[in-house]
Amino acid sequence: MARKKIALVGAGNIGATAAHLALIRGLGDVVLFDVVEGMPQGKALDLMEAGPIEPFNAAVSGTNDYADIAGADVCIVTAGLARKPGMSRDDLLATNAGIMTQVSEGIRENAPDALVIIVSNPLDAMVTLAHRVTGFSKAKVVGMAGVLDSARYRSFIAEELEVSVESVAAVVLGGHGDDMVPIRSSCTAGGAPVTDFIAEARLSEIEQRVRGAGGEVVALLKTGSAYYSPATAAIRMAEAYLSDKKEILPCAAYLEGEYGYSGFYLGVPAQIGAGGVEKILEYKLTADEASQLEVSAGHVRELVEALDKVLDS
Ligand code: TXD
Repeated sequence: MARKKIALVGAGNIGATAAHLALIRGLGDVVLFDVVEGMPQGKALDLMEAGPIEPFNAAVSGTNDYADIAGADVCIVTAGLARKPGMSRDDLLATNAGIMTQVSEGIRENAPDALVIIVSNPLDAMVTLAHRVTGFSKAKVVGMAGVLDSARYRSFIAEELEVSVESVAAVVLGGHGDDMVPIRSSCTAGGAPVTDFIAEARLSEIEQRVRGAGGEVVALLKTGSAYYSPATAAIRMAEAYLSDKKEILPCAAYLEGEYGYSGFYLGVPAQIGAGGVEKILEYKLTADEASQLEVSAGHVRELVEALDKVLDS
C-alpha cells in the first residue's frame, strides 16, 4: 500500500518541526514547500539523513514548486509571518492574508483531495480565507489552535497539581486570541472536577496564563513564536485524519448553526476522522462559559470583517 503524503506549506519553525514529527511517527512521505530558495531543500536533505538513525524509510523532499505537492493527503499550512514581541496575532492579518490566498490557490490546483490544516495566524481569519479560496468542503479545511491551547491548559493544571499531564483533561474553545475560552466545567484531574483541587481564584490565574501563553513564549524568544507545541498539535490532527481515529479534538471548524453561530470558523469540539471534520459536538456550557464564547465569537466576526476590508482594498 502506497505511503500517505504530507505537504508542509511553509518550512519554517513549525513546518520543519512538523515534518520531523511526521517522519518519526511514520505518517508517510513528506514534502516541504517554501518560497525561500534552497531552504526547504536543505531541511529535507537534513531530515532524510536522519532516516537511517531513527529509522524511517519515508521519502522526504523540499521544493519551491507547488507542482511537487501534487497528490498530498494532508497539507499543513504554516506559511506567513510569525509574531514579534509586542505584536498581536491580528497584526499579522494583512500580510498573511496575501500569503494565504497564494497558498490556497496552490493547494487548490495541486492537492484537491487533501485535508488542509491551517496554522498561520491570525488563525480564525486565515482558515476562513483558506476555505473560501480553496473552495474545499468545510470538512476538509480546519484550523489548528484549540489542540495547542488545550494542551497549555492541561500543562499548567498538571504543573499546579504535580500530576501527570495524562491525568488532566481540559479543552479550550473559541477564537485563537486573548479571549479564548478555557472550559473549566469540563476540566478534570484523574476524572474528578479540577475545582475539587484548585481554588477558583487560582484557577482564574491559570486560565489567564493559558490565554497569554503564546505571548509568554514570544516575549522569551524575542525572535519568533512557539513552534514545538504547535507542530505537535498539527500532527495530532493529521494523525487522527490519516488513521481515521474519529478523535474529538478542539479545532477551528466552519459553523452552520452550531453553538448558535454560522458562516465563520471558531474553535469547537470536532470529530476528526477519514472524512476530515466529521461532526461538531455541542457541549453544555455554563452561563459564564457561553458568554465568554459569545465575546470570543464576536472578536472572530470582527476579524473576518477586517479580513474582508483588507481583501477589498
Ligand atoms: O496555534 C496557532 N495556530 C499558532 C500559529 C501557534 C504558533 C504560531 N502561529 C503562526 O504560525 C505564526 O504566527 C505564523 O503565522 C505561522 C508560522 O509560524 P512559524 O514559527 O513557523 O514561522 P516561520 O518560522 O517564520 O515560518 C513561516 C514560513 C517561512 O519559512 C516563510 O519563508 C514561509 O513561511 N512563507 C511562505 N511559504 C509559502 N508561501 C508563501 N507565500 C510564504 N511566505 C512566507
